Amino acid sequence: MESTTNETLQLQQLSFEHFQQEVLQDYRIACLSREASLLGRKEVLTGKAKFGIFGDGKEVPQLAMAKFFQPGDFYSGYYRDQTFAFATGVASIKEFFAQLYADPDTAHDPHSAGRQMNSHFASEFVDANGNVLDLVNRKNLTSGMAPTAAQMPRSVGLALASKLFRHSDVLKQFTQLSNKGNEVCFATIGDASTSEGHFWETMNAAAVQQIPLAVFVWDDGYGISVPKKYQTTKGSISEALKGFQKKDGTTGIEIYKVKAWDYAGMCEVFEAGIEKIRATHTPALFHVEEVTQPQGHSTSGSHERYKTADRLQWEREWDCIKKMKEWIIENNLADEEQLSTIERETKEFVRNEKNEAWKEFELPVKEQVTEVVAALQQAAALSHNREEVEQVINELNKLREPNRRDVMSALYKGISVAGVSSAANELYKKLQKENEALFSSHLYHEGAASAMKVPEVKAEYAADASLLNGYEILNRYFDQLFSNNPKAVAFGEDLGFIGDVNQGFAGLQTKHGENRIFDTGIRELTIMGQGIGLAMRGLRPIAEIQYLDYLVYGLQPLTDDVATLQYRTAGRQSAPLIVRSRGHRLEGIWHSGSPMGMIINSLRGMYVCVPRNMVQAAGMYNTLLQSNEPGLVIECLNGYRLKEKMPSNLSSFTVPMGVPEVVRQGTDITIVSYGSILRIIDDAAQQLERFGISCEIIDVQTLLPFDVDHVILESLKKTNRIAFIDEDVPGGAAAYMFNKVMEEQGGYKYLDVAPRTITGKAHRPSYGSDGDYFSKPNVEEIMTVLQEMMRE
Ligand SMILES: Cc1ncc(C[n+]2csc(CCOP(=O)(O)OP(=O)(O)O)c2C)c(N)n1
Ligand SMILES: [Mg+2]
Repeated sequence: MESTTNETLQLQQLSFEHFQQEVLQDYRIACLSREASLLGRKEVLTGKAKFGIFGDGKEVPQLAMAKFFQPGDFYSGYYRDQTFAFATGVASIKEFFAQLYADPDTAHDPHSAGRQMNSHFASEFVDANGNVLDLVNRKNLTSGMAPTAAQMPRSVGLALASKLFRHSDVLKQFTQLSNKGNEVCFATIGDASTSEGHFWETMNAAAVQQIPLAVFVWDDGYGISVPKKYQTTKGSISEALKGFQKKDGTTGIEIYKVKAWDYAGMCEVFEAGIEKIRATHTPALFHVEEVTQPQGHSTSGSHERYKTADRLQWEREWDCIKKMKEWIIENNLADEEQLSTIERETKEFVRNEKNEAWKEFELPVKEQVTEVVAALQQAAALSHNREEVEQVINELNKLREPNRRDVMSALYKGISVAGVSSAANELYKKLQKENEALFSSHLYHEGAASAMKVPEVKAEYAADASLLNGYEILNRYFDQLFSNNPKAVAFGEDLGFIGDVNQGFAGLQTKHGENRIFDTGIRELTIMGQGIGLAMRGLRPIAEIQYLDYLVYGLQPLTDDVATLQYRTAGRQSAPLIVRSRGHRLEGIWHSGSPMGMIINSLRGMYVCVPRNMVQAAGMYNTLLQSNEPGLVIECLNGYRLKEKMPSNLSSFTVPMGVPEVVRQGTDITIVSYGSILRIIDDAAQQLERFGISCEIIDVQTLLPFDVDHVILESLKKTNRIAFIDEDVPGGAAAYMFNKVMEEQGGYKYLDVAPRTITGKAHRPSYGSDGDYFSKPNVEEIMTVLQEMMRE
């Protein structure tokens, strides 16, 4: 009996010590993080860094949150979360400063290679060849973004993936991606940013779908200077969301309120709350109130301008670290002296790490300076303008904190004034190349999983190949895809039950299951976000935008998140989402759009495919699915009922990216175009044949990338006349193609007559047959312009 009591006492002692150690470790991280904020601000104010935004005042809630963030979980948050990144071990203090200095070396800032402003952390999701890592064993922090609430849409997909992994039989085999769907997505957001539609659409999508999403609101009462009363109904996001509260037998969310300075209280609530989410997949909102912001919003301003003296005083008194310290002492977990030691040690540690980060940042630039000075000294010795070159050298040497751009400017200037060809020229080229790699790599994937490296497999046709409607080709294609690829999921408005508005998925939900092919609400923004999150978790989502005109609702996450993801993480993360839509040549302001200029200019970093028919579309889906890259495929709205020959290798042939196809041979004029309008151009070309004008029609197939092998130039060399035709506005994608061929391919050298663009009108297309005829290029207009070109 006695020994059992002793053992119990020993166990209690052990667990007390363990608890005590954990609390003190948390206190240590809180102090480290605060010091990083304080020194970070100084680095900006003294000019070593350009901008800083810090997590001071939010340390303790993030420590409490991090306690329940397990390997396999996902985080999608914003710029305040440095403490969370430190607590999870995903970021170090030194990396924090490297990012603040914009250090482009991935060894120093692995999160963003100096490309992001500070406090945008990212863990590694894929290897250099695009293989998804064992995410189930990692703490997964998705790369942050600056636009407020931009982290929300993708959190829907990150959480939804757990639901699919838990319920979809075909996904059970992927144990490196999920442990039976137990992973929770932790999203964080500022109180003011909950005003964004992104927040509301996300909450609704999560509540309707019942997915394991934990949303933490850091409520510090302000969005820069604008207080809550102008941001949120009733001045409280948890009050405003009350109608979302889940009840027995309903969908909905759980809502919790906690205080940011109450370490123990938060730990208790977060532990139980997260546990429940993990078990039930019911999403939850954790409204963290009474958060402070000791240094104000960012280094760009001072909060004394908009906070009252009372508020500032309250913030000082209720500082979460101060309160945590009081709690530790009250509960006899440590005394004042022990805590002061921690504070002193952490201060010193942060200072040293900061200094190290600066040294590492400076070193390669200083080496460049040495190299440049030596090369310019050599050039000076050979030059008539020796003194001027030496002056350039002196100016460069004088800079205390030179940047790479100072080095390049000095070198360029030195070379120009020296006026001699020397080693300096070679050095300039070498450094240019180095800088190009540092600042412009990874817009697209650079490893083995690049869509550009997918081998071309031509479509094959049996002698008796059947002729099917376009939509039937796609329907068979998707059926085969879902039979062959367990990671494929497809969703969108009307895509599940009825199999999309044009029947591409007709009957496939019944066959392949509701966890793989399903309907969504009308919410393009979070349909895209859902796709992004699923793609980041290793699945292969096809997310549908019902009509191309409605892409605009979902464009923000594509342009800000998908298109920049590989670039902003230097290849650490990618979201190989396929967006499927249908567009071009129908009628009416919102059902005929072809805003390709807008699309290609906002989606650099994605592939943009414009197939002329459904067979080509299938080949493009195949190519994209063999890569780990994201793409948008725009099917021709008026092509679903046109007959096409069915290839025998439908699920394996590929259409290469960036390779145009000559769809009509000719000798007089090269016509460059894509999509539905090719049929109109072909009609014009047939009629022109009778007038003795021979047109060569080229389908570019993909706008991003564009004609990588300069097929169009070869045609132009033969015809010496060229017209670019599409349905976009003047100056849109036709102007883009014009620029590519004229400037990039050097097409201007082969022109006999002025090149032309023939485009839609500047206004949206009018409704009805006449509306279409007079709004978009028509056969007669095309013939007129081409005949004019022949007469010139
Ligand atoms: C879409 C967008 N609009 C405006 C901004 C500029 N901005 C940056 S932070 C911010 C306030 C955000 O406040 P809150 O969500 O409460 O977060 P806090 O900074 O207070 O933690 C604003 C307006 C932005 N980054 N993105
Ligand atoms: Mg705020």
